Amino acid sequence: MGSWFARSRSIPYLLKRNISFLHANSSCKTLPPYKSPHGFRERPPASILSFRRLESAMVGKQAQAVAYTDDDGESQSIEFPGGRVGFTTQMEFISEATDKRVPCYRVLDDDGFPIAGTRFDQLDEETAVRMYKSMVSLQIMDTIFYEAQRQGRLSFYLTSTGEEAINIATAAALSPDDIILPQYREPGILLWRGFSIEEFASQCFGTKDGHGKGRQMPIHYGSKDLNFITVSSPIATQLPQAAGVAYSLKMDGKEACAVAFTGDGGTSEGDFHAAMNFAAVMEAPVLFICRNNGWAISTPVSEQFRSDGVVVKGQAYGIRSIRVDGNDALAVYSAIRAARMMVVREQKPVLVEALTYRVGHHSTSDDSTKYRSVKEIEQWKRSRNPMTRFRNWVQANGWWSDQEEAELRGTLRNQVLKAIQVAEKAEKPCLGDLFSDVYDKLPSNLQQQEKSLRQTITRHKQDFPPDVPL
Ligand SMILES: Cc1ncc(C[n+]2csc(CCOP(=O)(O)OP(=O)(O)O)c2C)c(N)n1
Ligand SMILES: [Mg+2]
Repeated sequence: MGSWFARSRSIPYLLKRNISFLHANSSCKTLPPYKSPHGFRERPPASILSFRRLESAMVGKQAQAVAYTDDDGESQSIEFPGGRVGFTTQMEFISEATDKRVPCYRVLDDDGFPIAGTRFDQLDEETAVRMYKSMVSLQIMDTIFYEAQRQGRLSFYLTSTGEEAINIATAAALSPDDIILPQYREPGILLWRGFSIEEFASQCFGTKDGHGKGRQMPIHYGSKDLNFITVSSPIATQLPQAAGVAYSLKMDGKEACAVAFTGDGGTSEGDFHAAMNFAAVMEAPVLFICRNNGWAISTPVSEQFRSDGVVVKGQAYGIRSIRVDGNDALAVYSAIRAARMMVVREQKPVLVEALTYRVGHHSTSDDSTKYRSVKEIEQWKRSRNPMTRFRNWVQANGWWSDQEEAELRGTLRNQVLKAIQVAEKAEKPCLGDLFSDVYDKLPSNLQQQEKSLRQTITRHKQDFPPDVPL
């Protein structure tokens, strides 16, 4: 049985406990002021000034202001637009790096044993088992859909392998009313909210029942009923939209937030920065979650940014932030619960950076062994597997057994295979659907395009899929 500390979930308590978010307003310590030999406040002698100049050419580890004071020992400061700022006699640049990287909050060790002294939100048996089953569903769906693509039955696919804990533990920690603005590697949220395997298959195979009616590539899921905005291919576009969605929730007085996902690569887009600033200034209740999985297709994080990852960017924008072990379902669950509560109660954004590893290829259009070693991939798959860690914990609690595992995997495998077989044979959306659902009345240019397309199909029937009703 894991030793946990169930605690009251009040905001003041959360702020004091081990999950301590990086505060936007950190206090700045001051060194003793320069004192003239006469006791008057005055400019220091030139020799000291030049010494200080030389000294200040070296960049300090941290900005430590040497403030100067007035006769009463008060620090000199004035009100600038934006707030009161103290003065310093020392010309010192803020360092580009700190000695220590921001630590990563975790609950379970690599083998799934709770680390002594770690505090986290207690999970009841029902939720824990449901979480684990959902992770297995996601894994099995990914494996079979991926194989189907390799067999040429699907045009494209993208797995969440290695990121099952972020997907499912986040979903479990949120409210169904929270509006999700995904990047594309978050189908587990939909799964948790009740999107069926059959619905995933319909979208991927572009059937007439599929969301989007075959007008999008596979994996571009969406569901209005489940508050999941449709995936869009251009990365990071969802982030400024999330700030807007959040602001509208705020105006309507809703007890819900927007939850926006991005990958590490997505943070290099201008949209990421616009979104963070907009959300901070407008105090929009949006929870930004960055899945930092080490890679943006073939670009490693070392070529993506020189900051200490993504978490530190929160403070630059005035946004509270935390770094969490994304392969630790319990840590993700606790951190997201706490973050969501802050976002909704305080009506302000929060940034969560979840450290993880993309075990699969970027997508079926990628072969990641061309730019990273198989050894590295295998190490993450075996020793830092988020599912094995969580399963060990659930099983140690006596809530899961090897027999249940075998039964679940067998049932799910059959369900996914059947869903694929049905979707493959299902009727395709009709040609007219290509032009519907955007405008109330079809504009003349689209009417012209539809006419031209139909004429082309009549002339070259053999080049068009025979199963698309005209
Ligand atoms: C605006 C834009 N630029 C480039 C691409 C091509 N592209 C698709 S995914 C991707 C990498 C994204 O990496 P990351 O944000 O780390 O997400 P991950 O795939 O690791 O989950 C790129 C560059 C795109 N889809 N949109
Ligand atoms: Mg990435």
